Amino acid sequence: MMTLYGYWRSSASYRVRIALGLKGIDVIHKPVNLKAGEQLLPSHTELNAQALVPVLELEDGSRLTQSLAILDYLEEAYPKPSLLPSDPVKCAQIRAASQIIAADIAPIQNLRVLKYIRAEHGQGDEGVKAWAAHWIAEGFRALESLASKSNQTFFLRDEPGYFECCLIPQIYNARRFGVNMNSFPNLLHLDEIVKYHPAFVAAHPSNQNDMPSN
Ligand SMILES: N[C@@H](CCC(=O)N[C@@H](CS)C(=O)NCC(=O)O)C(=O)O
Repeated sequence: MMTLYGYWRSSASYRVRIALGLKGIDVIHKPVNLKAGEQLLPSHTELNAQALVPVLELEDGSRLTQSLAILDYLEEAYPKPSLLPSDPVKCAQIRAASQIIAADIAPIQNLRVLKYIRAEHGQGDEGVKAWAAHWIAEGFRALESLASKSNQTFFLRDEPGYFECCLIPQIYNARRFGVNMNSFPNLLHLDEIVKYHPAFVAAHPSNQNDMPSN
């Protein structure tokens, strides 16, 4: 069985958990406590030189990092059910929207960036929260416009897939940082319609064994 090194509240780990669920793949979950700094220990940097989660360890011992590269691996190694449409144009549009999240929003509001602006640029809780909310809302404005033109149940598809693997964790983060999701009705609608989908429920941070009880 494959092993996923992740953290309950990590949006990049959450993306991979949803994709595994959509494909019906069981993995062993090994938590890395980001709050306690376990990602910085040599035992973890040996798995991921960037000191980040997720890491997917395959049965032959190969280690995959970067959540979108992991989604791409799962799509190629386990093609059915597919996370992407067969039409190459739609496929590129879905990847582009997913990269708005994974390449443009998430990197500037992840833990190490927030810690840095707190420690090196004198920001307190309010400043840190405002920074994260600003960049999430900026990316969501573009995504809302794209989603409003999709004309399909999910983003450019009739089933949830690659884009929803990225969007739903980013909405979870948006709420943590106080972004008003009512400004993004099409994104909110996607969040609503996957609410009871088993793959999304199982992947939710509140359903992870490493979520603290208090
Ligand atoms: N681009 C990477 C981002 C990974 C990433 O930023 N992971 C965060 C959690 S979502 C992390 O490990 N943060 C630890 C830290 O900032 O120290 C991916 O998509 O996998």
